[in-house]
Amino acid sequence: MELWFTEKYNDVAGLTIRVSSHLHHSKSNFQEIDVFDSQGFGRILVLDGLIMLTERDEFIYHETLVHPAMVMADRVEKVLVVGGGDGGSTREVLKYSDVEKITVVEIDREVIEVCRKFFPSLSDSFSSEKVQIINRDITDYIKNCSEKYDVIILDTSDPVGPAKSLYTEDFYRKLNNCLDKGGTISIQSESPWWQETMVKQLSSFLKKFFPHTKYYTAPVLSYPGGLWLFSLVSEREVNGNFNRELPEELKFVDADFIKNYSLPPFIRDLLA
Ligand code: SPD
Repeated sequence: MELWFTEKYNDVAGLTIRVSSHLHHSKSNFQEIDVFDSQGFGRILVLDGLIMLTERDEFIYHETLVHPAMVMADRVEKVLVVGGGDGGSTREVLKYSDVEKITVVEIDREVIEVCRKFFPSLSDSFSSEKVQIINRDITDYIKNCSEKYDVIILDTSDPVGPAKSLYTEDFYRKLNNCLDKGGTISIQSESPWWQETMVKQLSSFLKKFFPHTKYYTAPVLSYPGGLWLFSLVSEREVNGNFNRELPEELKFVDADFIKNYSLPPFIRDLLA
C-alpha cells in the first residue's frame, strides 16, 4: 500500500510526499509529534501536522538562520536558542570555537527525546558540554532574564500551538532586554508567500525595537511555498559586517550570500 503525507497551505494548496514508513507518533503535553521516512526527503519531523524539518534540506534552513547572526555579532560567547528541540541550530552554533555556552529553551521535552532517537545528525549537538537545555516556556524564561546573550536564535515552530505567543509585540520587547550590547537576534520568519499578514506584522514589531534589520530568504523546499524568510535584527548595523570568519564546511551559506544578498522586490514591498 502506498503511503503519502500532505501538509496543506491555507486549505488552497499543499505539499505531498510519498513516505516509506511512519516511524513515530505520539501526543506530548503540547503537540502531536510524528516522524516519517521518505525516499525524496529522508526522515521528516512533523509537529501538529506541519513539517518542521527534513533530513535533505534542513541544512539550508539551519545555516541561513544561524550563520549571518553569528558572524555579525560583536561576541558569540553566550548564545540563546529558542525552540530548536531538534538540535540543528545548536549544531551550527557549535561550529564557532569562541562559543562558551549555549542555552536551549525548548518547551517540549518530548520533541528533544524523539529527535535524539530519530535525528542524531542534528541532536548529537546536545551532548556538548557547552549546551544547557531548559524545558520551559520562553515567555516565562525571559520575564526575569538575569543573563544577557550575545546572539539569540529564534528557531521556533509555526504561529500555532505552543509558539503562538512568540509572534507578539510584547515578546520582542522582553526578548530585547536579554540581548547584550552589540548582539544579534535571528528569527525564522515564516513564508513570505503564504503568511503575508503574519510577516508584515512581525516586521512592524521588529522595527519598533531594533533600529537595524536585515532580511534573507532561502529555498527550504519542504516548507510552504519553498521559500523561507529570516530576519536578523540588532541595535547596530547588520549589513554584512563580519566580526569573525564563517566555518569552512557549510553547504548553503557563504560570505557572498551574507554580504551581497538582495531581497526580491516583492518581499521588500511586503516588509516596507
Ligand atoms: N513551517 C515550518 C516552520 C518550521 C520552522 N522551524 C523549524 C525548526 C527546525 N529546527
